[in-house]
Amino acid sequence: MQAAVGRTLLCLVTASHAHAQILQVTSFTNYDSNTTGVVAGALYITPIIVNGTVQHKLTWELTGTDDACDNETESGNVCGIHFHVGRDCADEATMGGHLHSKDIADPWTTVQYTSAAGVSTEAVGQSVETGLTTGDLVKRVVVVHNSVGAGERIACGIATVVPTITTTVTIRRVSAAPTTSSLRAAQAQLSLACGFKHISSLSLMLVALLAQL
Ligand SMILES: [Cu+2]
Repeated sequence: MQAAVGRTLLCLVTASHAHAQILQVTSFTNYDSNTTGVVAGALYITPIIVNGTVQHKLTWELTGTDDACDNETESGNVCGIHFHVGRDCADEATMGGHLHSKDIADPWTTVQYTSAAGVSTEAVGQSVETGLTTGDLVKRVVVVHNSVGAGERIACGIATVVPTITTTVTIRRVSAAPTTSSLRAAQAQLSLACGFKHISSLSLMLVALLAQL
């Protein structure tokens, strides 16, 4: 797929999103204990390697969260977001306790959110080492706690694999040779075109470059 218009290059960019398995929670069941709003939004779980060990990085954009979660000094389950062992959000019994390898202590109490005006955003990500693989987390429940008491469970959702998307878009460039910045721009445009939340795992392949002949 090639075309030349003046110095414009027409590039065919292929995005592969299958490199790393990313999980998402995009639907939440809410409980009566949530007096601050209705938890909605999205949470993503991305596997990362730290010193040769798999960790999972949680990022999210949630609404309906507890504004009393305003710092990171809360302890235990208060203001926490955790994987629990269950596969069903029906009630506390089906959610079960925290999900982690039996070989390590509960790592989940370090993951806590802050909230203002009913919104909690964690763009950088909070990483947790569970001793488990990403596959072990699939279809498990993720529980959002509030600030009340020991941290009531206010919402729950099921973690599912982000669908693999392969797509192609055409991107016009005006410089003669690809540069780092033009590739970044192409990646951003591709991300926008495809609606990707995560672009770090995108592999860009320029399969056609044509300058004016
Ligand atoms: Cu929990």
